[in-house]
Amino acid sequence: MTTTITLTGAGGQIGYALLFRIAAGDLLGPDEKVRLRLLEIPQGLGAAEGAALELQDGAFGLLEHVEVTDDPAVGFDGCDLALLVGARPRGPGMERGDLLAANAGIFGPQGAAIAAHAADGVRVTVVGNPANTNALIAAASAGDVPAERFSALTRLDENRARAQLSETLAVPVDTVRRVPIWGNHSATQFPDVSHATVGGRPAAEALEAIVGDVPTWLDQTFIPRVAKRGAEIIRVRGSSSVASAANATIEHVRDWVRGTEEWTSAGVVSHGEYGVPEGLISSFPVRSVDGEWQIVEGLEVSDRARAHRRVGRRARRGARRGAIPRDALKGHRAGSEQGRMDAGGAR
Ligand code: NAX
Repeated sequence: MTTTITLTGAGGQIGYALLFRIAAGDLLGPDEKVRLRLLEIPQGLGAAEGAALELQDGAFGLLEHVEVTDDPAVGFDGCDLALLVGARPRGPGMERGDLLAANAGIFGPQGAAIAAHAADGVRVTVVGNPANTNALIAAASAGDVPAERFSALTRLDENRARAQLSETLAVPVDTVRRVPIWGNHSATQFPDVSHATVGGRPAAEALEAIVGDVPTWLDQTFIPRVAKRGAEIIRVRGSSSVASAANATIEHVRDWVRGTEEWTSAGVVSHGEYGVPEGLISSFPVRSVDGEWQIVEGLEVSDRARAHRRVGRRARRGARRGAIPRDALKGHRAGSEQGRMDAGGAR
């Protein structure tokens, strides 16, 4: 069987890092052939065409076909998996509302093109920032495609959180589990260690033995380090996260397609779980079961998480601008709340 994968922003940095891993079988395994559709804007076509030449030179046995286009109707034709990476970055002097409007102009038409041209079971992963809002806009524009088929990437934040715990506790990172991200891929996110396990045992005791005052360490060291890791990468590397973002995207989509036993994190549509307003796209602890994200329910939400969310809500109320343009959401109830939550866009 061949899977058709559409990648927007294919001429950009994350696109370049993603393409070769997909072609090598990292996304769908060593037996699944792939057909790639690289969707760019005219200015990005040269870079995407160059990447397509290199894909050819990679002589990847799993890669059946590559098409480069700036036409969404061609780009999403028959698409099984859409990776929406291309987005409008915040330019100098750009207000939050301008950023949201510019991205609504991208993700609205892409959602409509997905509804019109993609395969019936299409699954859409939004990476381009502000990811949760862009996912909501695309979903709201996608007609009959259920909102549950759209999700936003917060796996990079979860990976960053697990890696920080691993380093602090001096344990292998793959023994650190259950560190969900609540909220958005933005500075108001909440990486939650209250359910974390290390080698199957609660992480709390091990943490206390090493850091002493765990609440202070969480508030002053861990949470800011994870939430501001994107800025740290930019400062040290001189450019935003690329390979780690591509890796997280691969893991997110692979888990969605293949299923998970353990929890992970993804921005998915709320049906009111944990008090998140219905219709918002927010990051939750999730499992993938039969190809669908399911929010892990019934978790005790710690006082710290509750307090953090209150702070987030106050910050959001303080934001005077930032609602998603009304016409981008066709009367979607949760639209302006989503826009206020998400426009910060961590990287
Ligand atoms: P680049 O600027 O290198 O690439 C973006 C590409 O998208 C460009 O080639 C541009 O021509 C293309 N593009 C713009 N509008 C398009 C449209 N309408 N259709 C198709 N292509 C379009 O950015 P890159 O470093 O690759 O980052 C891509 C996005 O990922 C950004 O929005 C960035 O903020 C976001 N990120 C999200 C992360 C997450 O965890 N959710 C983490 C990493 C990353 O910062």
